[in-house]
Amino acid sequence: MFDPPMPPVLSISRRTRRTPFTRRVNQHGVKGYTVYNHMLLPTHFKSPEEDYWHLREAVQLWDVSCERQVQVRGPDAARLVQYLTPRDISKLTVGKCFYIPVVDETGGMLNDPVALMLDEDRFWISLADSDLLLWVKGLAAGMNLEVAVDEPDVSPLGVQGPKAEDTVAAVFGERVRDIGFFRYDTLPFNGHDLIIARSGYSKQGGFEIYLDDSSLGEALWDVLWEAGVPHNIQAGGPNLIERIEGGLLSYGNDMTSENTPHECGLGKFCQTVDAINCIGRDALIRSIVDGPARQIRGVYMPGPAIPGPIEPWAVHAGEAEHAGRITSAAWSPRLETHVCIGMIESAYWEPGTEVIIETPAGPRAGEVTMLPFPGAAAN
Ligand code: THG
Repeated sequence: MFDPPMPPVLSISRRTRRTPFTRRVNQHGVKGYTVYNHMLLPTHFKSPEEDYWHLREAVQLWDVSCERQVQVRGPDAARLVQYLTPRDISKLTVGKCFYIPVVDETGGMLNDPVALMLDEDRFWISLADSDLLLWVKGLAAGMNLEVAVDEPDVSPLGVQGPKAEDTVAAVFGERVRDIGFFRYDTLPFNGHDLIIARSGYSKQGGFEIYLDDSSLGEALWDVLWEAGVPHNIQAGGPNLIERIEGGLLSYGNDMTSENTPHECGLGKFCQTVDAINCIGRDALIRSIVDGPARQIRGVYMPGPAIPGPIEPWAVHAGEAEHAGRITSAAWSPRLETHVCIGMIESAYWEPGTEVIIETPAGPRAGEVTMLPFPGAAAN
């Protein structure tokens, strides 16, 4: 019922862009790709379960080139970046990264990127999967701002896992150990300066190296691989099980433009009521007065393992009441239950609330909990 006779193939063309690391990824036997920002993103190499255990124990090299950058440069750069987000950008300084909810005029989420301030008048916005470049260019043009907005040749390479620091330090030197969480440093590689941040889409710790010259991709991959051999390095990618346990949200799956940052549990990254000139400010202030009607939660779902949703699974609480929707789910081999992420209506969002989940395998019992799941970051 859940296994098609032959899994479909992903037909790759010029539109599904390759990356500076794609040849290496293929040589390491990638088993699954998804498309993210019109670019290939490896999903697993051995199996999601084996990759999960390995990520928690060792170090992995991740081709996350699909985290494309929107570069904003010019005298009005800071003003434009602030107009995108309810997070207070005046607190972002050179050397820091900020996780920023980006909203439209209704307060709906358009993306949840990481912003880097490279200079007073130059920013990178490291995108989740939506065509934000067009929105930012449109705002810049419509507001007559003195900025240039483009997508530079920048491809992040992730080094994730408990042995990431030793691996990156072996290549770039001991200075990487001093990089704080969501900070970056600029360090030379083959006479070329690279931005290296302590960040990444996992809770196991690690770095993201912003390669800004595609021609150096395989050399960078190879030298990191070599340094990681003593630590049992493998190729990997954002891991579905690990990121659900860690409560890391996936734009387009766990949230869309239908959701406010507050519904997404991203209220702590918003200073909406301060004097912030963000396009969604008035709408968000109205939504704060009412309070969110639903919010992101974790949900435990025991029972035989089934694949996670492609379309959301309805959540009920007895009768036919609408209690929410499950948007991501995976079997956790560590917690020995499915771990799920969903939008849960306010009447049901207290931890411990028992719900029923309409899966393709029939109704299953679930229990609401807070994110992250226990032990997500422990090692
Ligand atoms: N790194 C970079 N770009 C990215 C991602 C990334 N673009 C796409 C996607 N990931 C954007 N989404 C997220 C989601 C969560 C986090 C980062 C990017 C994240 N969150 C921390 C957490 O939830 O623990 C909190 C961050 C903080 O405290 O400021 O790391 O991964 N370059």
